[in-house]
Amino acid sequence: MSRIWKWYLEKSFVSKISAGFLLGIIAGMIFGPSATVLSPFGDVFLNLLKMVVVPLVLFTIIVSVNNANPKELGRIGGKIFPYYLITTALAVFLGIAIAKLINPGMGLELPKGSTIEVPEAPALLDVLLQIIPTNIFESLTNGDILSIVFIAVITGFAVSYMRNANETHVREWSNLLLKISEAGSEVTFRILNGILQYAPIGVLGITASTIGSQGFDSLKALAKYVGASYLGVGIQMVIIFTIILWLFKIPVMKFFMNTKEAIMTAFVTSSSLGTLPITIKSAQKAGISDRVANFTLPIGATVNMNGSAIHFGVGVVFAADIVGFDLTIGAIVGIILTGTLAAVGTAGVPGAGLIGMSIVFTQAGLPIEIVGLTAGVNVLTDMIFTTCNVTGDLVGAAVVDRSERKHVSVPDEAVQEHVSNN
Ligand code: DAS
Repeated sequence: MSRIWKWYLEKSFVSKISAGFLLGIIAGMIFGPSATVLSPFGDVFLNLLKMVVVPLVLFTIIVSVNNANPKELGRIGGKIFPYYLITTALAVFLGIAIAKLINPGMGLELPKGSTIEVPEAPALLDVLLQIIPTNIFESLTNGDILSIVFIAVITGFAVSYMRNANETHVREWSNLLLKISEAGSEVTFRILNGILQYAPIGVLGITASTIGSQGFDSLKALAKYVGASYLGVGIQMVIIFTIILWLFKIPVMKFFMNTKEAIMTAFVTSSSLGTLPITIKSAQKAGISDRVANFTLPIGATVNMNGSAIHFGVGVVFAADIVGFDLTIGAIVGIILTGTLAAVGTAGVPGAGLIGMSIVFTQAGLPIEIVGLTAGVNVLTDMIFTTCNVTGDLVGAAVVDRSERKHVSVPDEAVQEHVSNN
């Protein structure tokens, strides 16, 4: 192995993607729109990450369901879903409150003719029914993560049930299925480790083409909107998440140090799902048990979007300022409910928040042309919304894991040993 390659492998993931990010900014600023020639390097990185999401979700959930007992999983689900809904609703309110202080839309004009397709707001029942697939192989092929989570959970339970069957051959089959899932999970993580060696080049490509194409001009017109978005996410990340971790006696600095790879990857990729493999690795590093992390994180990457919820709150006030719409208490309550559902329905992929924002605007009676106005800087704001989404997923997993430890009273020493071994 050449000395340079050995030196490269020894460098930490964070230092490598930080170098890629900074070089990308420099390239974007020097070469401007020509820097978009580097975007294929970023596309390759995003595709590689997305490539491992489906097998990762499928195998890790089947394995984690078999490593936990049904009562435990029911208890974990009963904790994580209320956590997701409460923190998302609070995040919509935070976005509204921050924007009301800054009034980002004051003095801006409604853009003429800039419209985007407004999807019908899916009824909550439809969103829930979509979780149950009509064709397993179609869901796997399409990468419908919520359906794949559902498939993996019921398959996991079926394998677990079969392992206790009376018939010997049924027990042997199910143990074989479990071994295949464990092997699949291990192979997927090995492939992921290879992908992470490419990450710095991918990050350079994404950053250079983003800065080169967006530049900082687009910021001028929407500076207050972007500022309100960054401030809202900053408060959520630094204050709200710190309070939640502190309340559950989780060492805050150690948590953020152990999860920095996922946080930085979310920032540069703007994709919760694309970051999921690294989010799971970061959860392991943070000492979160596999049975909690592998069950909650794939679901969180799809339905828990604290950052997107802030996005909707800021966006609504931004639009209300522009058109002079009076946000009454009733309107705000409606927006918090709609924003929470829209966040649950927002996919963990770049730009998905714009669709969710259109749904919120439609329900609130605000002109969706303004979504087109914010789309111009969405590439830059999506980075921090996704960072907040992924961090919220990890905080939720840590909180549930901590409460589970109380339940199963795992000594902290075992946790620290697990962390130091990773
Ligand atoms: N990019 C989305 C995500 O991956 C967030 C958003 O678009 O709001 O979480």
